[in-house]
Amino acid sequence: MEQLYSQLADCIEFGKINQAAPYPPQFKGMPGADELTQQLLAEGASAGDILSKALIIGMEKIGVKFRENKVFVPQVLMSAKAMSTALVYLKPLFAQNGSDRKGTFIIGTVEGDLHDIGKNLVAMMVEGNGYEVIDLGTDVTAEKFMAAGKEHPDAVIGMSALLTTTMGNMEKIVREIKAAEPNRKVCIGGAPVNDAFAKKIGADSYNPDPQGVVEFLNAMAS
Ligand code: B1M
Repeated sequence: MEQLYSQLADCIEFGKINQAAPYPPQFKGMPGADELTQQLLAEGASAGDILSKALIIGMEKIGVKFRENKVFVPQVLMSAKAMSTALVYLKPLFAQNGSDRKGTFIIGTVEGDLHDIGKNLVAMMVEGNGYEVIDLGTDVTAEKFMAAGKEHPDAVIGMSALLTTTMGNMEKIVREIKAAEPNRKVCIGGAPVNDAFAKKIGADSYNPDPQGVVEFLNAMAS
């Protein structure tokens, strides 16, 4: 069984979706995330173990490589795709036992901003690291974030902005959330924002990359 976990972690790290997938070339003809996840479940592995012993390990490795500029967006998207493939089999099992999840993360790109590639990467990486993710999409208003927050009282809220012009909306949204719920944890990210901006607007954390968000959430959950 340990060998299968390790093989599945490699599939996530290198973006091997299924046996038929031609990418990555060095894994050609080998089983991918799809087959290995099914095999592990058939052999009695729990969804939680598959997540923690394989999927999270693989996603952590690709997350760190991405941070260090050793891989780029396409590789991360392939890893995320491999992970989503595995999660298709695990999601129904998590739905039966919510306690397998480490917590809930609400994410959206702020009002006025339609960029979602980075936000999607963060969402996938967080999901792959064991959290339930509520993805509100793009152009998300304070009202939408707060409505989702009401439904998930313990969730951390994450916001992405890619435009200098929508940084003002991010500030407005964070201030509205904090005025209504001072204890709600809010983290921000996106190319034009930084730590100083996060402090200025009252966000709890700025993270430059998806792995940073995962580490922040892990720290909050522990
Ligand atoms: Co737009 N765009 N765009 N664009 N676009 C930028 C951002 C821009 C820098 C290009 C430029 O001028 N050089 C510029 C912004 C300038 C500025 O404000 N300083 C710009 C502009 C001006 C615009 C429009 C206004 C153009 C126009 O219409 N005149 C317009 C705005 C539309 C709108 O949002 N209302 C616009 C539109 C678009 C497209 C629709 C064509 C498309 C978006 C498609 C999509 O997202 N589905 C697009 C794209 C693709 C880009 C560039 C080329 C790439 C952005 C991207 O996806 N990067 C971008 C230029 C560039 O960055 N080279 C540009 C890859 C992605 C993985 O990185 O999103 O930074 P990023 O996410 C990173 C981190 O920032 C971080 O993690 C990710 C992975 O490391 N991160 C978080 C992101 N969110 C996080 C949240 C966190 C933590 C980390 O915690 C919650």
